[in-house]
Amino acid sequence: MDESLETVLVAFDEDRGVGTLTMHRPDALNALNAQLRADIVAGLELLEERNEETDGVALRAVVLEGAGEKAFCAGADVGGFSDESAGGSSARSHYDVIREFPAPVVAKIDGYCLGGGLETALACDFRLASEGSTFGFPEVSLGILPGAGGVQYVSKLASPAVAKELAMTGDHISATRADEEGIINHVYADDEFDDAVDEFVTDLAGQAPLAVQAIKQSADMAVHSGLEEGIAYDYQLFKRLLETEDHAEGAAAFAEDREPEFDGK
Ligand code: CO8
Repeated sequence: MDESLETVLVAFDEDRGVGTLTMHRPDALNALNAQLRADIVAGLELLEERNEETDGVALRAVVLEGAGEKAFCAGADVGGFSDESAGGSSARSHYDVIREFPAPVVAKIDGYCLGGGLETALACDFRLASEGSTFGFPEVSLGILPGAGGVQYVSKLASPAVAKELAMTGDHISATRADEEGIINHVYADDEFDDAVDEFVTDLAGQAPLAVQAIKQSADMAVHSGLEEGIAYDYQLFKRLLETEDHAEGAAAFAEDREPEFDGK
């Protein structure tokens, strides 16, 4: 399956169950306008339809990347900047759709990752970056703040001091610093980047998909709840997973000393 929306390319690798969305406005460094935001949502919906063709889980992981050599995404489109183009419309924003998407979404960051582009990456489950990538919140230079939770995320992942530094100065930081601060998961040498991301995603896509979905919900819960409430929630997820065929398969594979084959049932 290879489909082109106006500003997003959609691909699906059936063997691995991996979908790829490529934000495709390279001349504007993949800046988010209303069309691109809508196409990210539409692309995710197209990928999710793959699950309708199987009684298990066909879509195991999604990679979100930017087209061109320079940027993952340079933030909201400054040319047509408005509440609507940045994500403040009444429609469900692409940030929410990524956050709530059942399969894990991996931001593959190669180049500038700024403003709403960084917030898009922060809404993803994983952020993998090439060494030459840079991160920042330039909003303050436009007299605004990151409006899709950027300061909140960075305060939790790194610290309030790092969030304030990024958002109040508008300075860019390197991928190495972003990694040290816990804002991204991994940084890779530029010439190893594609292979390293491929390996990470293939491994992720091979895990038991219902367990992966439940872990995504659990981690989300951890951000919103107190420890006791979170543990009670996890126990409910755990009991549900005990009933799945994937659990039986994982246990059988362990006993038989072989690799498990998970169907998402
Ligand atoms: N919007 C529109 N066009 C852009 C953007 C952008 N954000 N960024 C770059 N471009 C365009 C440039 O205008 C240029 O176009 P052209 O070739 O037609 O002149 C092309 O991309 C290449 O850019 P540069 O020539 O500037 O490339 P450089 O390598 O010299 O610089 C930078 C790269 C540093 C990334 C620079 O382009 C830049 O600073 N861009 C603007 C970054 C920015 O301010 N982003 C917006 C932040 S605000 C935001 O994201 C708000 C989110 C709020 C969410 C709220 C939800 C409710």
